[in-house]
This record gives sequence, C-alpha cells and structure tokens, in this order.
Amino acid sequence: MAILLTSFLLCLMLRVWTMPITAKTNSFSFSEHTAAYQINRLSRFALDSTLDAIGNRSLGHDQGGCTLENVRVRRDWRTFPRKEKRAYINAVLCLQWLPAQTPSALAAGAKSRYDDFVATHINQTWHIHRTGTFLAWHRYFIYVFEETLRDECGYTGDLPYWNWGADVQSMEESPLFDGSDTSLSGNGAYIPNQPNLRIPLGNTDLPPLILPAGTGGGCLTSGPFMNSTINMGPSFLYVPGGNVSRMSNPLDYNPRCLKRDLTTSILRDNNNYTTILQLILNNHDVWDFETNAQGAPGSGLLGVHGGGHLAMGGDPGRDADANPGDPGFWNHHAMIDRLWWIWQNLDLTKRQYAISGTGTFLNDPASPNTTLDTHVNVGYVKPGSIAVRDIMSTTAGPFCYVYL
Ligand SMILES: *[C@@H]1O[C@H](CO)[C@@H](O)[C@H](O)[C@H]1NC(C)=O
Ligand SMILES: *[C@@H]1O[C@H](CO)[C@@H](O)[C@H](O)[C@H]1NC(C)=O
Ligand SMILES: *[C@@H]1O[C@H](CO)[C@@H](O)[C@H](O)[C@H]1NC(C)=O
Ligand SMILES: *[C@@H]1O[C@H](CO)[C@@H](O)[C@H](O)[C@H]1NC(C)=O
Ligand SMILES: *[C@@H]1O[C@H](CO)[C@@H](O)[C@H](O)[C@H]1NC(C)=O
Ligand SMILES: *[C@@H]1O[C@H](CO)[C@@H](O)[C@H](O)[C@H]1NC(C)=O
Ligand SMILES: [Cu+2]
Repeated sequence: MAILLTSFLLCLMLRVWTMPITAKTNSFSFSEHTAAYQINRLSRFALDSTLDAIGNRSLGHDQGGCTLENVRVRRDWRTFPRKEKRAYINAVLCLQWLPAQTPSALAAGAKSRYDDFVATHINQTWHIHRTGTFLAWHRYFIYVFEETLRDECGYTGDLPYWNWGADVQSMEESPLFDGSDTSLSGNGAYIPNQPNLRIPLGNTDLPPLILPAGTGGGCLTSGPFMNSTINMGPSFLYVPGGNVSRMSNPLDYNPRCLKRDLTTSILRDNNNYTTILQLILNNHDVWDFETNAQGAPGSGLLGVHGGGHLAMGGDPGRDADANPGDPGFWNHHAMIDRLWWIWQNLDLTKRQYAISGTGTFLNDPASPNTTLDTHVNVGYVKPGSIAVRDIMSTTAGPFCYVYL
C-alpha cells in the first residue's frame, strides 16, 4: 500500500515537474510549483470521487445515461496532440461558416451559428454574471457549445480547458495563443503606447480598477482565426484610455476583425497557481467561491474569471458581453467549470447543490433568489430550458463528463 501510494505520488510529481510550464521555468517559484502540484492532487481527488459516484449509481441501477464507459474527459489544451488540436480548431471554424439560427429581426448581426452563442451571451449578460446562475449558466453554455461542435461539425473530441497557471509568465508562449496553426491565433498587431484601461464595477461607488494595456491591440496577424469576422458589438468593451465602448444596439451588424491584446501581467496577478489554489481551498460556501472567482467588489482583484478574459484583451476579449466572440472564451470557461467541479467534489454533501445569489447583476435591480428550480436557457443556440438542479452535477443530470 505504502509503495503504491508512493509511486502514485511520484508519478503525479513527475507529471507536474516535467510539465512544459513555460520556456522560462527557472524563474517559476517554488510556491507556484507546490500549488500546481496540489491543484493536480485535488483534481485527481475530484476525478476519483466522480467516478465512484458513477459506479455507485450503476450499482443502484440508477445510472441515468452516464456510465464509466461513456464518460467524457475534458483535458488541458497542452496535452492535445497536434491532430486533436487541429480537429478542435476546424470544428470551431465550422461553426463560424454555418448559418445562424437567430432571427435577424432579433439580432441583425447574428450571421453564423457561432454568432448564435455570442448573441445569447450579449442578450443575457445582466442575468448570468454576478448572479446565482453564473456558474450553472456557463456550465450549460459551454456544454451546449461542445455538443454543437459534435452534432453540427463532426467533432469527436472533448472541450479542452485553458490551464492559466502554466501561462502566467508569457501569454505569447501559451500553446493556446502563440499564433501557430495549432493555436487559437496569437496576439493582435502591435499598437504602441496604449494608455491604461479603467474597469468600473456596475453602478457601484467603488473606484474602477486601473489596468495596463497589453502587447498587441490590433487585428490578429496569424493562425487559424486571423480571418474571422466579429459581427456584433461592441457591447461593453473596455478600451485603452479608460472609456467603455458600446453600440446603441450591440446585436446589430457591425463586422470587423478579431483583435487581441495579450497582457501577461493581468494573468500573472489573477490566475497564477497560488490564486487558483486559494480560490478552491479558502472559500467554504458557494457565495464566497463565486464572488471571489469574479473578483470580490472592492478587493482590487479581477478574480480568475475577469483575469482570463482581460489577459486575452482586445475586441471582443475585453468586452464583458460580447467576449464569446474570442474563441478562447470556451477554454477559459472550461477551466472555471473545472475549478467549480473540484470545489464541489471536496464536500459533495454540502456543495453539490449549493447555490446563492439572485437573477440580476449584483442584485441590481433587486430580483428573487436563484434556486434549483430556476430555469435557464441559451436562446436561439438551443430551444427549451433547463432547471439549475440538472446542471449542478457533471454526471448525474444530462451531462456526462469529468476533468483530468
Ligand atoms: C459510493 O459508495 C460508497 C460505499 O457505500 C461510499 O462510501 C461513497 O461515499 C460513495 N461515493 C460517492 C461519491 O457517492
Ligand atoms: C486569411 O486570408 C489571407 C488573404 O486572403 C490568406 O492568405 C490566408 O491564408 C487566410 N488565413 C486563414 C487562416 O484563413
Ligand atoms: C472617451 O470618450 C469621450 C466622450 O465620448 C471622448 O471625448 C474621448 O476622446 C474618449 N477617449 C478616448 C481615449 O477614446
Ligand atoms: C499570484 O497572485 C497574487 C495575487 O495577485 C500575487 O500576490 C502573487 O505574487 C502572484 N504570484 C506569482 C508567482 O506571480
Ligand atoms: C435569499 O438568499 C439570501 C442569502 O442566502 C437569504 O438571506 C434570503 O432570506 C433569501 N431570500 C428569500 C426570499 O428566500
Ligand atoms: C433576448 O432575451 C429575450 C428575453 O428573454 C428574448 O425574448 C429574446 O428572444 C432574446 N433575444 C435573442 C437574440 O436571443
Ligand atoms: Cu459570461
């Protein structure tokens, strides 16, 4: 037993320490290595616990559709072989070529199937961020995206996640954003001397966060998405110099290039392994977990959620509403979903069905509490609605996936 455990731990340690963290591994601190190692162990614990639960349900002949045979495994992008990366990228491009299903009378800018997702996120933004639905709605949204890649674009793989901690020393060297043909394209064209950003928080009196602009700023210059068109927005776009840019109707047609402004310092300050570990371990109820994931008001931090979005930068990465237009959105939110899954599995009895918050952004205007019976929908992406209760587990309801 001791030998087994030791070799298991050694194996994990090797996996972490030989992970291609960045090209500049020597400046990676010991505490970051330790935190990365602990996150892997917690993730492994969540995996075992989820597989146990599937096994237990099948013993009780109550397994729903999810079994140990068909459970899907979402993995870190950097573990995808070249061929699987290309398959994922091609499926996302395919959604950008398929026609929209949103009626143009409701969103004139929704031109592609991909745009159906963007339009839905813009349309519902005040009801899915800093609400009781934040975690559940986004879990459902990215699940339907993954399902659509399979059903409409022949994708056979799983949704990859963006392991932020591994990229905090250089966004430019992230395998998701390095600009190669196996990335989601890289930085935008360099715009010199961009002034700082000013990020207000809703209608609060809190001082806005001041953040640096990044190392790009212009249109993408290489990679698979360099010719993609952003059709809607800006809707709530933070621009260098401090303004927020917004179309009178952000669902109108406004075609333009996809811009990025990679900003390593934002990722380093909000999404390093230590902050990720603290998010998982230091928040004991779901209110604290979801609030700190989005940056507690007044804390001066963006949280892992805002950190990842703003580290991509540009338009629509820095647009609080239109940001699914940047294909990095899905992998970023898969990582958030992974952390929620780990967090839930650390205390399933208390956390599996824990929910807190109302149906409006910072409860402004005031609205009823979100409950397990609250229904959410993804607009014209997929007809119908789903109860939050059915979203709370990645294997007990309609979903069937784990993270590695
Ligand atoms: C599975 O069943 C075993 C034995 O009854 C129990 O100890 C364990 O907690 C269960 N696991 C889960 C995740 O439900
Ligand atoms: C983008 O368009 C340019 C000009 O038409 C073309 O040369 C290039 O191959 C295209 N790249 C991609 C990834 O579609
Ligand atoms: C911000 O918006 C104001 C009012 O529209 C405008 O006068 C100003 O030039 C803008 N600043 C920048 C940096 O775009
Ligand atoms: C991680 O983020 C925290 C909070 O911003 C910061 O204090 C710490 O220095 C960061 N660690 C690294 C290694 O960048
Ligand atoms: C809404 O949730 C809050 C926080 O959990 C709780 O204090 C309040 O009583 C709830 N309101 C209603 C009407 O259930
Ligand atoms: C936006 O939301 C409203 C209210 O739920 C809905 O009636 C409308 O169809 C939605 N529009 C789009 C483009 O999804
Ligand atoms: Cu969102």
